[in-house]
Amino acid sequence: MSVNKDVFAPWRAANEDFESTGAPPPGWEGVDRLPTALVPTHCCFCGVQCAMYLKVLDGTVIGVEPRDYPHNRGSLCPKGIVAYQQASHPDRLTYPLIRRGGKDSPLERASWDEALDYIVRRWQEIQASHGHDAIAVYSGSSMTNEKCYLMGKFARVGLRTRHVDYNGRLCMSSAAVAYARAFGLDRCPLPMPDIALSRCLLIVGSNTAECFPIVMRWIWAARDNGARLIVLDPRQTPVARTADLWLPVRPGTDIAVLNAMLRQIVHDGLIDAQYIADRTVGWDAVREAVEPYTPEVAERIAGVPAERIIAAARLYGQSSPSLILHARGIEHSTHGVNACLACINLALARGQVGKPGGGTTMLTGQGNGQGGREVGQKANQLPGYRHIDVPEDRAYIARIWGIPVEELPGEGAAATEMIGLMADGRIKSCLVICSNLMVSLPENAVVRRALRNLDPLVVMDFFLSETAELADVVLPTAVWCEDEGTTTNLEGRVVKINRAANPPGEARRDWEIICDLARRLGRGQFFPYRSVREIWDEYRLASRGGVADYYGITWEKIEAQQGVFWPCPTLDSPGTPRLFTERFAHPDGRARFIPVVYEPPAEEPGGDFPFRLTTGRVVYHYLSGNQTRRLGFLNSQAPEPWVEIHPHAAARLGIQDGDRVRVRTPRGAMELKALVTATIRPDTLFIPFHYGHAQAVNQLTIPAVEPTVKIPEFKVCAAAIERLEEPPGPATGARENHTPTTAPAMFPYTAGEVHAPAAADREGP
Ligand SMILES: Nc1nc2c(c(=O)[nH]1)N[C@H]1C(S)=C(S)[C@@H](COP(=O)(O)OP(=O)(O)OC[C@H]3O[C@@H](n4cnc5c(=O)[nH]c(N)nc54)[C@H](O)[C@@H]3O)O[C@H]1N2
Ligand SMILES: Nc1nc2c(c(=O)[nH]1)N[C@H]1C(S)=C(S)[C@@H](COP(=O)(O)OP(=O)(O)OC[C@H]3O[C@@H](n4cnc5c(=O)[nH]c(N)nc54)[C@H](O)[C@@H]3O)O[C@H]1N2
Ligand code: SF4
Ligand SMILES: [Mo]
Repeated sequence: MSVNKDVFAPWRAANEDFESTGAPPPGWEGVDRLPTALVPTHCCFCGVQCAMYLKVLDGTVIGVEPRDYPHNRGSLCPKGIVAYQQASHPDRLTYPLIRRGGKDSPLERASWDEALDYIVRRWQEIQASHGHDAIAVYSGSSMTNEKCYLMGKFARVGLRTRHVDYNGRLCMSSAAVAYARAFGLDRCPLPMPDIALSRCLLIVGSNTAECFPIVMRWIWAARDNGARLIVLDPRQTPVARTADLWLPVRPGTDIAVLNAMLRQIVHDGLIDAQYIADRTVGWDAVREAVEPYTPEVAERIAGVPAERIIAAARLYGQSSPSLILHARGIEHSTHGVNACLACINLALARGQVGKPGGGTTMLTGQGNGQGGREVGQKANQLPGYRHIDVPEDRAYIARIWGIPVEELPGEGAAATEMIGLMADGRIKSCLVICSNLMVSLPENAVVRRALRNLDPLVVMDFFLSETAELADVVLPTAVWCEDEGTTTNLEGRVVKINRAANPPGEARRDWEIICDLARRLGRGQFFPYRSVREIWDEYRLASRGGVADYYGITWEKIEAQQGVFWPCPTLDSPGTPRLFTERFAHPDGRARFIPVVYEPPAEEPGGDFPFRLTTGRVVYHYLSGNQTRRLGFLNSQAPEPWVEIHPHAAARLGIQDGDRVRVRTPRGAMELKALVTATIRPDTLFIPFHYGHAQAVNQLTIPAVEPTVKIPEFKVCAAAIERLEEPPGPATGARENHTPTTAPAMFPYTAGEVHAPAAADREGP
């Protein structure tokens, strides 16, 4: 551990007194003291969950050091390095806030008793006249397993409502369903270091270098071993820049390309017939379903040159082991489940799933995105990945919770559906914990109206988010390093978060607040926890025998083994890093091939809206930005959103790099800066989503959802863009909207060009 002890050097130079007395200047007392503790823990941000130490001095977190762990090997990305600065941030909420005079009155300081009593009184009134389901719980996956578990239980046992769901619905619920359908189990099938074993990586819809910087070290390791790299993305992201092949797919059309690749593999005789016969069912239907997808058909739909699709099929089809990594680029879609199934079909046909370094995996996004979807905070789920409709599952959980099974509510509304129920008054109050709906849900003008309709809207957060600004009661909570618990990272590895400090002021830990609310609701006997470990031990029991069996995962085992992979059904089981090596999780042990066809996105460009708008992330910000927009270094790198546009399209519209432009969709408009870059398709615009109010791209996005899992189509809608003021000098004349539908003409690639970044290329601000 290294601490720069000479922190006074610049000051000393300017202040001779210090030299003579040796005393620190006023206000600087103690800054040269060494931390008194190094607390081992993990980052609070993305699904990688990098191991780190927090440096603590006199109860305050003052810094961070990387920690060696099998998956991050001592590395941290820019977000991980400053995450600790949230703890002592001046914007922390340190006491409850309440609106005493109705919706338009200010949020004022309240005592905990006043705030909690008010909430409980209102909830009791609402439930007495409108039934239990008039209240909803909307939670998030940045919380520990223990807290996520508690939210499902609090909704169903504390409030006795069926309406409980979470932000994972907006994230990758489509991938989760695809894996459950194809493999019988929804988890990344292999540990991260396995990526290095792969001979060919196919990245589908992931800006991996910006969103999973620490996964990249394993991708580089594979590349060092000679692995080929293929990327499907409408943008030439940093990882696409280094690929052997970049397939610049038109947003929302991946299924055409993936099916065409599979067809080509069939025609080239590259399928693994033995594996298909031994380990799968349903191949014939898939083989027939992909037959119409000739490379030319796929080119017409997806705008990727046919020869490039053939080249990708051959690169992928001739390598083994080969690994497909997919993320939100295909999952945030009205066809997201099918797009994931198209990836899975490819990998199964090549006999890859279950091989070390082979198969498919989703890159799970949120810190506890994996655990969060197993513990029962999802509308149709009970702990341990149990299903709320299955009688044995209901009976088991009712027994653990000590309630009659008839009292256990059924399936409630998905997060995206809750908005409609709030708008039409069927949901009258909502407890929001760990989510910032006003930034993260599509078409946020509608979301705003729905939230304004609630009385009360209760928000638990540690910073005043755009959603908390609309709340009737705001409850101040602890940040991650002020509490303990477990998370399950994107590999399926359960890790332990440790406490390094106490919450500031009157802020309290989430689980303590929830248990207090339960007590005030007269349901305290079901929430008797005195520690997080007691919640964990109850969850271990609740998950026992389920698909996601955590029974054998004790905190001590996590410590001793550097994380434990579920399923881990017994105390002496070491856990299961690699899945599907012998059999799949369906009762017959076989994987399912499921045929999928291409269907267009909900909204196609045309008329006044000639572009496809897609949205996503940048390396410096995390999700709704409520945390990272407050961290000086990160925010300084990306203080406002921008729209990426290709130079050809920009030239036609008289837009130059840095110009202020207006982007419109049928739902709204926003003004922002243009980033003219050759790294995006000429028919596509991209805006990062990490910003609030007038800077929120979710003013523009479409609320269309996938019909079965209700994940929104964040990755494509129709849009227009125009320059805000007339350009100086001679008019360009070419201001009409133009959609290049024949992309190949706009993509004059030759094979070699993919490696050579054009001089005009830019990756970000
Ligand atoms: N820095 C940072 N890292 C993060 C997060 C963050 O907010 N910031 N969030 C975390 C979370 S919760 C998540 S879910 C993950 C998300 O991780 P990713 O899915 O990698 O990130 P996104 O930016 O949402 O989208 C990925 C890519 O999809 C592309 N894309 C858009 N439309 C399409 C399409 O139709 N087809 C294909 N093939 N690609 C398309 C975009 O150009 C983008 O490059 O990141 C996690 N890590
Ligand atoms: N247009 C567009 N929209 C998108 C996406 C996109 O790509 N494009 N991506 C979607 C995806 S993948 C995701 S995951 C969602 C995420 O959307 P959100 O869940 O809304 O985003 P977060 O910023 O994680 O919100 C978490 C909030 O809870 C707070 N918080 C964090 N940890 C805790 C905790 O432990 N306890 C409590 N009480 N509060 C906590 C944070 O301060 C923050 O205000 O956004 C989705 N929205
Ligand atoms: S890669 Fe993810 S977990 Fe690791 S430091 Fe960065 S944000 Fe944190
Ligand atoms: Mo996500």
